[in-house]
Amino acid sequence: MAELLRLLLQVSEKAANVARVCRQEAPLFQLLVQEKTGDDKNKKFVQDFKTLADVIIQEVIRHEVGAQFPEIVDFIQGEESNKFENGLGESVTVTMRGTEEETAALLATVLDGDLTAAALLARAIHQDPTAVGANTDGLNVPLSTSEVGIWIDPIDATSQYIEGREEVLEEGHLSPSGLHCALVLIGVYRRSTGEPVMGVINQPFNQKDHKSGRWQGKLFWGVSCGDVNACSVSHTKTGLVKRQPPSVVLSSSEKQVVKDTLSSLCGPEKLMYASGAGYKILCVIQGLADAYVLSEGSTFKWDSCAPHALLRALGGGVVDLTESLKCTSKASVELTYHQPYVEGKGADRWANYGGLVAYGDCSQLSSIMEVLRGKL
Ligand code: 2IP
Ligand code: CA
Repeated sequence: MAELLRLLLQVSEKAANVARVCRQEAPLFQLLVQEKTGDDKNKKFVQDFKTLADVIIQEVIRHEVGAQFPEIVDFIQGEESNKFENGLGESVTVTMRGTEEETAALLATVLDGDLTAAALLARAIHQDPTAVGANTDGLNVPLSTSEVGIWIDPIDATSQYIEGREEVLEEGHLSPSGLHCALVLIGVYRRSTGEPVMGVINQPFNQKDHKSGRWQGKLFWGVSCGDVNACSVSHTKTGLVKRQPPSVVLSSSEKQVVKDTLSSLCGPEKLMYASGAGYKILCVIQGLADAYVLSEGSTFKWDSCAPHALLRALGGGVVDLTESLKCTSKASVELTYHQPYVEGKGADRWANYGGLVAYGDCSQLSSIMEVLRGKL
């Protein structure tokens, strides 16, 4: 499992490179966006974007993990389908091929014969990323790789990725929107129970080097399995801060009743808004917010699995809001990742349909649940 973590860190960096290359080529980027249709459409958006970058990133991860851990390959799922439609209305199945040239030739068919663009992308996919400097030495995870499954979100907060607004991040402050909200999320869960055990979050656009004009990314990882809890983000010995009342981050499209109720608990100044489901959980992981509340089923297993594992490693978690509100005592129901929502169709089968609360500390979770009880 420690080997798998090192591989996921490495492939997430390759994924981040692809995300950066796609943005650098503006005309190419325009070519790549297309609308989602039918059951795969995220119901929250009137128009949702699917990018070739997304599909490629997902396939790169599947290819590399499959090569080293063939026992997992049938249990890797992601947000995107690898069927892509080109400008001629032809359907092309995008996969990573054995050589850069072969991948470029396949990509050219999706890019309507644009050989330059295809070659650029193929290079990013096949090039080995610079070694990632994550300190995972001595990590021993008591689980076999044949017992796990993987959820991939190639780029979360696609709308922010496409809009591309550049923000300078300030240490210790939540920045509500911009390129930094776009994240590569790779989550690993135990197939028998659905609990998230390992997660990698790659933030491709963390800091821009103004001399070179190039973006630098940032990596986060965590493991929570049995007695082993390890995370690249460290807080004080006692874990995340237990402020009361807690600060809460929401989606700007959250229901008014939730905004009002939480505002009465936290005070309006401690209620924040940010884009990206993954980014909002990352804010809780980093201690920039104490909790993230979402009352709707508009996130998916691929959005929450990776950051959920990091929160667990820090002593927090992510609960199903609807199910936890049904609990009479202070008990709550953590999200799991192994079973579909049987009544859902298409992407909705894997929705976190009951909404969620991501939290760093149990007592803060309790006070949030207490005010929301009877309001939803
Ligand atoms: C989206 C993305 C959105 C989020 C939505 C996710 O994933 O993270 O930003 O909405 O729930 O499913 P919001 O920002 O309002 O929280 P994707 O961009 O991958 O479709
Ligand atoms: Ca997503």
